[in-house]
Amino acid sequence: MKMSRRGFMVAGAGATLALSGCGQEAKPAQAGELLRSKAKLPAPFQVPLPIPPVKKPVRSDAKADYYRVVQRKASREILPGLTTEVMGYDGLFPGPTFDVRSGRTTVVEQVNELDVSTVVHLHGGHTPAPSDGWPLDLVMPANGGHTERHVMSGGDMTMGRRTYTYPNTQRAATLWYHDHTMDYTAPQVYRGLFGLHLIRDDEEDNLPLPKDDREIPLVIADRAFDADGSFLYPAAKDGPGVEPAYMEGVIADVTLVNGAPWPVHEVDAVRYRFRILNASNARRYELAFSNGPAKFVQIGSDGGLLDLPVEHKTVVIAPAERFDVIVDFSQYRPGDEVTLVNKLDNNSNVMRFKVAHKAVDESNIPAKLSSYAVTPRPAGVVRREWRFRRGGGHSGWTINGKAFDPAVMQAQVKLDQYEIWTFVTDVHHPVHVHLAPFQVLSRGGKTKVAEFDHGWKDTVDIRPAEVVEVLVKFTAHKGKYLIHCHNLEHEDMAMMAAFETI
Ligand SMILES: [Cu+2]
Repeated sequence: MKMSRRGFMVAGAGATLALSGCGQEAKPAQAGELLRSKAKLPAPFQVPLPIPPVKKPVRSDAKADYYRVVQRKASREILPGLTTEVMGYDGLFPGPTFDVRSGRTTVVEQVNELDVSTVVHLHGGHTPAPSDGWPLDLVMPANGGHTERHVMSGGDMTMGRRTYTYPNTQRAATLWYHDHTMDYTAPQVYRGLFGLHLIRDDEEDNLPLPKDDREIPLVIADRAFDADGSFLYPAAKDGPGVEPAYMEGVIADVTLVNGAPWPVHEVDAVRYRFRILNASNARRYELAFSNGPAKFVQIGSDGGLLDLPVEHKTVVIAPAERFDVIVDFSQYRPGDEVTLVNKLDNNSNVMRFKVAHKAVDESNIPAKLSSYAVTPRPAGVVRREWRFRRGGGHSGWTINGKAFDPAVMQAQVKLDQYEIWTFVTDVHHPVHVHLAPFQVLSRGGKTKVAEFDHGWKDTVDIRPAEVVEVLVKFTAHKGKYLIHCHNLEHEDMAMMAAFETI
C-alpha cells in the first residue's frame, strides 16, 4: 500500500534535477518549473484588489469564539469573463480571514463538503497536537464521496466534520491556515484551501500603526489557467505528486493577489501597513517598487512584531513566509502610479497602487516596536541536524535521507528547553517547523542577522547548498508535530518529518 500511495517513487524515477533559471548562475533564484496558462490572460491592473471578508463567529462565550466553515466547491470569476472552479473555505478564494485576540480561544468547526479528504493546519499557531492538522487526521467528505486515495490509515479520521481548537496563546502575528492532507496538500492549496488568521494583542494595538482600511493583507499566489478558466495543475497520472518535469515545484504565469490577477488598488498619499503572505506552492519573490522612492519598512515577521523596524529596498519572500511592512505613499502626488514587481522574474508585475488623494496621516512607525529580546546563543543545548535533499534512496525528496513516514518519529524533543537546529539544503527549500517559532542564529556561517531573517520566524528561506542554524524552544503541548519543506510539491513528495514533543 505504501508503494502505491507513493506512486511518485516509481513515476519520478527517471527525472533529472532541472533548475529553471540555472545555467551561468551557481545559485538559481527558483526551485520550480514554469507552467503556462492556456486561457486568454487579462491586461494587468484592471481588476480591483479584493479584501478577503472577516469571518464572523456563530456564537461567543467568556473565553472563546465559535466558528463554522464549509469547505466546498464554488465557481468564481478570477480571470475576467471566465469562471474557475475552486475548492474554498466557504467557497472563497482565498478563504475568509480570522481576526482574533491573543489568549482568546478560537473554535472552528470545519465541514467538508468536497469530494476529497482534507486536513486543516494553522500555520504559525501554537496549537495542541489534536488540532494541529496531522496529515492523516483526515476529515472525510460529508457526502460520503469515496475514492481510492481515501484508503489511508493511521490517523484520527473523522466523517464530514472536525472541530479545531486554537488557544491563540501567542503574540500578535500574521498567521495563515491551509490544507495539510498527506500527499495532496499542493493541489488542494492550489485550488483554494488557504486563508489568513490574524492574532492581535494590546502591545500591537497601542502602537500608532496604520489601521482599518490602511491595514491591508496582500496574499500573493501564482496560478495557471486552462483555456476554459479552470486551474491547470500537473498532477501525476496515478497517485500523489506531480509529473516528473515538475518535481522541483510548480511555478505559474499568473500572479494573484488576494485572488485577483495583477490587481490595482487606490491609496491615499499616506502610510499603509501591508501584511504580505507568500501563499504560492513553490515560487519565491523579490518584491520591489518599479518606480519612485517607495521602500518597505518591515515591522513584523512570521511570528509577530520585530523589536526595531528594518528598512528594505526589496523584500525576498519564500513560500509560507510573512512580511509585515509599512509603505509610505506621501512621497507621491495624486495621479501617480506605483507598481509592485518581482525582481526574481524579470521585474514581472505583481500589482499596482494608484495614489488618489492627499490625506491626513496620524500613523507613525515607532523607533521601538516590541519589548521582546533576542535570545543569545545558549551553550550546552541539544543540537539536531536536518538535511533537506533530493533522493537518498528514492526519487522523491527526503529529510535526513528518509521519505515522510507518519509512523516514524525522527526526534523526541523535550518541552521547555532550547535546542539548536541546523538545516542543510541541496536546492532552495523553505523550511517550516510546527508548534514553535524560532530565531535564526546563523546563515552560511555568518552570525550577523541576514536581511530577511529578523524576528521570530516559523519558515526560513534556505538557498541552495546552504546551512542555517536556528534556536527553537517548544512549550506547552505534547504530541506529534512536523518539520517540512514548504515548497508544496516537495512536501507532497515526502520532504516532511515527524517529531514528538515530550
Ligand atoms: Cu523543498
